[in-house]
Amino acid sequence: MNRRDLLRLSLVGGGLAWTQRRPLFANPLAPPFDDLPPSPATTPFVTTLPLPPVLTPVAPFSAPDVTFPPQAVNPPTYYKIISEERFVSLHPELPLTRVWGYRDANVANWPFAVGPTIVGRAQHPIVVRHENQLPANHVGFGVPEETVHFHGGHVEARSDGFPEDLPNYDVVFGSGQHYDYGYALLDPGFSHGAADPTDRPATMWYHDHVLDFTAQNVYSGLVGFFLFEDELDTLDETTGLRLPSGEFDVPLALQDKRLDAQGQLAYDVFEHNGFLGDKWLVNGAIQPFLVVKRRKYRFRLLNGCNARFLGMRLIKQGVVQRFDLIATEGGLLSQPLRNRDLVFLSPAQREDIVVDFAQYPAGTVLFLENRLRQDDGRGPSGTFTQPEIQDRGAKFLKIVVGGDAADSPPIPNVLRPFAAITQAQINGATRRTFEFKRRNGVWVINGQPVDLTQPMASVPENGLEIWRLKNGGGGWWHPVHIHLEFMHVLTRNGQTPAPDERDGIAKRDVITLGPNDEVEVFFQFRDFRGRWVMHCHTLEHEDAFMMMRFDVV
Ligand SMILES: [Cu+2]
Repeated sequence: MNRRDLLRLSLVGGGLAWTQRRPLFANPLAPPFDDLPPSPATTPFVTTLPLPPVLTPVAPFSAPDVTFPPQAVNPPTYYKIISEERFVSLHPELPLTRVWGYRDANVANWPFAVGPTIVGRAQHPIVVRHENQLPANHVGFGVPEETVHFHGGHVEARSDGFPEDLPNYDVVFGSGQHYDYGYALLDPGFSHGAADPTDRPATMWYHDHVLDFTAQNVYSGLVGFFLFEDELDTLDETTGLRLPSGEFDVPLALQDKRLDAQGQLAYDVFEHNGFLGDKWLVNGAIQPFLVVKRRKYRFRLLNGCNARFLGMRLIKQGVVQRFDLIATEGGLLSQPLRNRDLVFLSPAQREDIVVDFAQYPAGTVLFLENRLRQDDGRGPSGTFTQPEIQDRGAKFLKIVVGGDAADSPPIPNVLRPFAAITQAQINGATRRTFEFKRRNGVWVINGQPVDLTQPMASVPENGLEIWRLKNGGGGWWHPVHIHLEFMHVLTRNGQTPAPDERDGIAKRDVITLGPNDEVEVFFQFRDFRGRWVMHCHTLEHEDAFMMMRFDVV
């Protein structure tokens, strides 16, 4: 009996079979999540926001399994990341917490829970060697096996982080092993002479994706940012669109965790509906603070939670503040969406906002708060178009306005325009429907629990595709992630989508299916043939089988 069969048995039979194979709990009779004691209290806003450094190159090494397309003419830069068990401070009042995390191989001691930030530049290939130094004989949740997904990347299939080994396809690497990933960072469409520089990402991330155990491994800490730059979206503020850059460009990984009395990560492996924490972490610290200068900042918000949806508001003395939205998962918007007051993020989604702190006097205090109501793994209260936003919320980050600083210019009215899908493309597209649903206590797509040994769909390379993603009901929410290409969102429930997901303005790599939602998305799977996955990014749903393989052929 393999691990998959055991998991299936555990879901059907109440979970006992699974624990016979792996001691996932210190005590297999531990009470369910709802009976877990709350996390220990901590004083908010006593520690500064951690900013994990950018990954640094290493000397070139031989990576014989990595192949770059002939269009990749620039020499690759080489990097090395080690995954390890380490003890980090989530909060100064707690003992050190054991996490699993990535670190830069050039840095011996990595005090952060979150891994190094990878910065990639358009047309400049990189090779990343991931070395698994996780403890082989690990006790507790998580498995010391890895496959690293480059979330938002457009890369060869073997470097995408496919979740499972298949015959002659060894992509999962265990403790003591390593795996080399090649990211060409070419513009999508390059192999058809139609490289599209408007189809570039901005804020991405990388995380573990091993079959059945993604939720546990990501929750353990196997997460890092991957930022993308080019001549428009620069990281130096003096060229291109001159967006806030350097110290004024701040990635914020938002996560919820649950801690036991000893300050260690608590998790319920039987909570297949979606695990929620009661501690609010930014970049691996519980409720940190950030002192800002009186000028514009770019915040790159990532929902790094397993199952919690976020409705983030910026609050000053109880009053909702405004900011500009400039990017989603699919990179810079065609135009900024100004005067927004809410960042709605389903698990794995990203939005970049620009806040102008010049409008506030020094000493002003603001809070980044989650105002979205969500009581369980089913999803938030309300609907996608009308979520229940509360008058009070969970404060993730305190922001204190400090002194003056030279500012970057105003955010231009045009960012990265791209052509919307035409009626002719829509008419010529192949249509497929995928229904996301709960059945017999597990999560299925078109009635099927995950089976990565065969594709549910085979998609011709470069063909026009419209996928209708349908929520099968029951009040559950499913943030659907599709690998390899960004989605052009055509309709939501038959209507034109809101601007932050509308084709022609934004692109997405996670689309939210609220209760009974139906969304039509357009794709062209260019450049890379091979095996890919689509899955729910509520990680407990994904691990309880809401995933399918599609092949580009
Ligand atoms: Cu789901």
